[in-house]
Amino acid sequence: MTPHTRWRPSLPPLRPPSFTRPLHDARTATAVGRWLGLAFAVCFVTGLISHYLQRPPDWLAGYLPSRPVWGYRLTQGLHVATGLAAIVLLLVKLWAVYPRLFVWPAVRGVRHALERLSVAVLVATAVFQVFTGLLNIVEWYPWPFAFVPTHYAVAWIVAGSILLHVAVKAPEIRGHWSLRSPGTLQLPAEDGPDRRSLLLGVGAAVGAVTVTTVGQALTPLAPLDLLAPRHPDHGPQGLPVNRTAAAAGVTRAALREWRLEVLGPRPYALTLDQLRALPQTTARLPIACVEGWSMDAEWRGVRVRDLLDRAGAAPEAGARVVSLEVSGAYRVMDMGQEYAKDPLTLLALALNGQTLSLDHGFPARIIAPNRPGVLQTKWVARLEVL
Ligand SMILES: Nc1nc2c(c(=O)[nH]1)N[C@H]1C(S)=C(S)[C@@H](COP(=O)(O)O)O[C@H]1N2
Ligand SMILES: [Mo]
Repeated sequence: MTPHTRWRPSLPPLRPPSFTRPLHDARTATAVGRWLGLAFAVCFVTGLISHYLQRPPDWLAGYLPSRPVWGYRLTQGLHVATGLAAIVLLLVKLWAVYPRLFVWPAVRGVRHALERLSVAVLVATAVFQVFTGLLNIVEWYPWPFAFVPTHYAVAWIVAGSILLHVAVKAPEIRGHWSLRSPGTLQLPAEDGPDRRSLLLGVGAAVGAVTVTTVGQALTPLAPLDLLAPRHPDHGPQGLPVNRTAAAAGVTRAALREWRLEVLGPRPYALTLDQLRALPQTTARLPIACVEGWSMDAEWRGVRVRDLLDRAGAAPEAGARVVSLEVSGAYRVMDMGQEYAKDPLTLLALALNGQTLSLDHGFPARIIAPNRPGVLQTKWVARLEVL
């Protein structure tokens, strides 16, 4: 080689990756779509459970179950975990089908137009749902509407659109349901290494997202909880705090005259010392935040049912709890009779062996089994027999 001859690489020429076109097909769409469908189904059902526990219609409020104590911890943990997994699956699914979203001519007739419209609604609402859910768990609300009712209403549109989509695509889905040829354990020839790599990659991505976030609810995996916005045992007295006393406008000064008022047929009021002199109950119960983090703790305080009985409540009475907090969506909370009479529903005065800290609701807060975190009212000022 003289200095004048051009140097040529001896490597084979670079070829574009071969996995582009063939993976944008019904087979990939089905393979990813069924996992996406499963994630959305679990997310929808657990979301309904969360909705009815938080905002039950009057006829249901008295029948909500207070057991198992970890029920809401499980269902809301699943809701957030499947919602996060759905983000990955939805992006891959959209990638697999996007050439079809840009077909030309855009509309080929009434039937085609309707089908495209239904897909447009499905894509828009599904993307809206997973991203509003994601922003909610990091407590960022860059929109003008109320998150809870909107997320709930759009869930029904997503569910309906998925059912319609599955019905329309049923023949294609059936044809591609099994990645294995009937009767063998071999992948058919057209499932080359590309699709297998893609599906393995999707599985690894979903696994990584899940493992690095699920520790916020699943205590044994807490050390791997690297990406979730909350670490369940980081906070005063071993628990995170969503809304601090400062944010709620509750100060030590405002508590100097504090008394617990109990309204009912025989109303009364108690000082903190008088509450401490009543029989105390200890219970190990989780705080299970709707945002997905949850943590067990040991609570100690007076049974709510004892306080209500003393005010002359009927056995089937529910209760209204009013916080000292001046304003805020969770200032007033109602509980049905199943919670009000449960022996584990406490007006807690202590957490993990110490007097409640101000951020955890000092002087007294509600802790009840199988309840969303938002209903575990802090800084309780008044109980009312309903
Ligand atoms: N008065 C009042 N209580 C409240 C809230 C609130 O905003 N105001 N936030 C709730 C929420 S969202 C959760 S998850 C739990 C968290 O309790 P912790 O801060 O003691 O962990 O408190 C609940 N109690
Ligand atoms: Mo919460």
